[in-house]
Amino acid sequence: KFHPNKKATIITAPFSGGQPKGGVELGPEYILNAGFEKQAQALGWETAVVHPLANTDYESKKTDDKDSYGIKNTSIVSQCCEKIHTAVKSALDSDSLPITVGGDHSIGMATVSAALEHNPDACVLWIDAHADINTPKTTDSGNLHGCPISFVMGIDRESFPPEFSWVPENLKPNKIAYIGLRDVDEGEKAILKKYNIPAFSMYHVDKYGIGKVVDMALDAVNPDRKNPIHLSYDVDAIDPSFVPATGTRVEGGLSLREGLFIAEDVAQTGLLASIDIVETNPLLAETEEHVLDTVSAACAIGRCALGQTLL
Ligand code: HAR
Ligand code: MN
Ligand code: MN
Ligand code: MN
Repeated sequence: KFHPNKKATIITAPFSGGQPKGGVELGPEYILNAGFEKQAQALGWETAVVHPLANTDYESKKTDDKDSYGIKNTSIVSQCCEKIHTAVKSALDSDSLPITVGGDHSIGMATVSAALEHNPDACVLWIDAHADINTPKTTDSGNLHGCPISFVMGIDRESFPPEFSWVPENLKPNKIAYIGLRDVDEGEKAILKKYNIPAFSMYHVDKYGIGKVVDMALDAVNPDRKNPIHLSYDVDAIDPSFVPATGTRVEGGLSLREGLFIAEDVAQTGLLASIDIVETNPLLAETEEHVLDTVSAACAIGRCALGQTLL
């Protein structure tokens, strides 16, 4: 068990600079206002909340222009991520489970690299409709929330701007597995193939069932079930009928139960060491019910990861 004394640190990442839409920076506020901290406490966790981006003003510096590297908002994404990285590391160093609540998924480069710095044996489960493994060379959009994994893996590193030189390139291709994929760019498919990265798409979820898929993903990255798990959970992995308020909706996703099962099953291993819950964008909801559904699902993912079960 990696967190036997059940201490958790909720790290807010109210940041939208990894993608063009406004509103995802409000995710942490909505999730906290929905009572997430109390819900964690009700499950027996001692909690703290930290705001590493307090007194920063990255949102106002956001632009829609690509730089000479073909990506957008390099400098603010890098600065934001460095602060999140430090916060995740200090939570881990004080034996507290970091729960980073976004915000967009660009912060994955901060949290994954921190998890691996703390324990080089850690593995990553990336739950997402998207692979987020574009490089500055392969990305069409230039949005950095589509690129965090390539920075931590050092893929196409000659294409990285110097702002990201602080990012530890400490993730090996056999230490990350994906679940939920259904919108992967051609350049990303080539990378997944080249590095032989275990990836379970919605096809595999339908073919084998979610229980078997989580087993296969863990067999690939954590065969002896003894290494810590970093769970990076993009809420868009779940079908937009359950989670509509997110920036890159893709039809044909996980059912709400399949999505929660992943978090429950990771909790069951006793190996959860750190978690991200990202891409909740309350401003993209068409109705109040959409906001409620999405924020409730984000909270439920967190509770399941913290060990909530029915019985
Ligand atoms: N692959 C596309 C890109 O790189 C879109 C991926 C980003 N969307 C996400 N990430 N929500 O999970 O721009
Ligand atoms: Mn530790
Ligand atoms: Mn993502
Ligand atoms: Mn996604």
